[in-house]
Amino acid sequence: MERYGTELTATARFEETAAILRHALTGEGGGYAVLRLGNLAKALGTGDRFRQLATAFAAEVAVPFSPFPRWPLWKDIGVKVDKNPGRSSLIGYNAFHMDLVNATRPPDYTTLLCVRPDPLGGGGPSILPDAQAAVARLSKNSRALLAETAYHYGTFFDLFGVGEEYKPFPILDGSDPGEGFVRFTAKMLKRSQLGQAHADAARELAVELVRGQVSFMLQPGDYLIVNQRHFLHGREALCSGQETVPATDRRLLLQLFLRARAGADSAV
Ligand SMILES: O=C(O)CCC(=O)C(=O)O
Ligand SMILES: [Fe+2]
Repeated sequence: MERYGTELTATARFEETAAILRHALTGEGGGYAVLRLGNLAKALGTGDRFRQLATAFAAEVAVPFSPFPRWPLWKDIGVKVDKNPGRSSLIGYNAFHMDLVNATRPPDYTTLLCVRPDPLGGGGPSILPDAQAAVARLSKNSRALLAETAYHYGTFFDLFGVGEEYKPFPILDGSDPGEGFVRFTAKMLKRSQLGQAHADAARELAVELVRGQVSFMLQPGDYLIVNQRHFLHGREALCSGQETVPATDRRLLLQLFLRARAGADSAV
């Protein structure tokens, strides 16, 4: 990180960009940012050199780490056409979620670097619901249900640096509104068995999340950084006909997780 830092501080407007980025991610009303590195991707290609620059920007926000010991720091999110729907590497709607939702210490930030958008054009815009704003619009009664440890989702296997498996978990931490995580994944509504009242409260939250979501298409070289305490993320379906596109030309994102530095104000 020191090496990256030294290299970048010599770069024009680096300090200014890093400060704007930190403010966009942790300042009042903030919570996500897209750093547009397309010109750098054009100049450098999207190999190691480019990834190192993206890592250096990420390191200005928080500490890059990999929760998956068996994967490289930057994990490929490609497109597979032949598996069960709903998984992030697949072509259907990837419902909005928090990454590592069932860990006691989910990554503070999740980041996605766009190497190639869907070549079929117009497919797979990113969706970002403002989780804190959605929770603020709920009734007290629903918030109380969401704060109960009554939710569960997914499996927990071979993970590093994200704490223990959290099962069951509360969607809302007991902490003050605007702090803590909103441990939610819309996938839970379909795939997890939940009690009636808890499921209803979760559905109510899902409606508010959709109401407040922003949506945009990542362009080549765009680097999306999401503060997981504030925003959830997902993406719309890709264009149909992916099987006609060679695997090496399909949409490709790279994913990297960040841990806030001790004492950093990661809450918004
Ligand atoms: O494909 C995308 O845009 C999002 C992928 C994602 O959210 C994930 O893999 O966790
Ligand atoms: Fe995700």
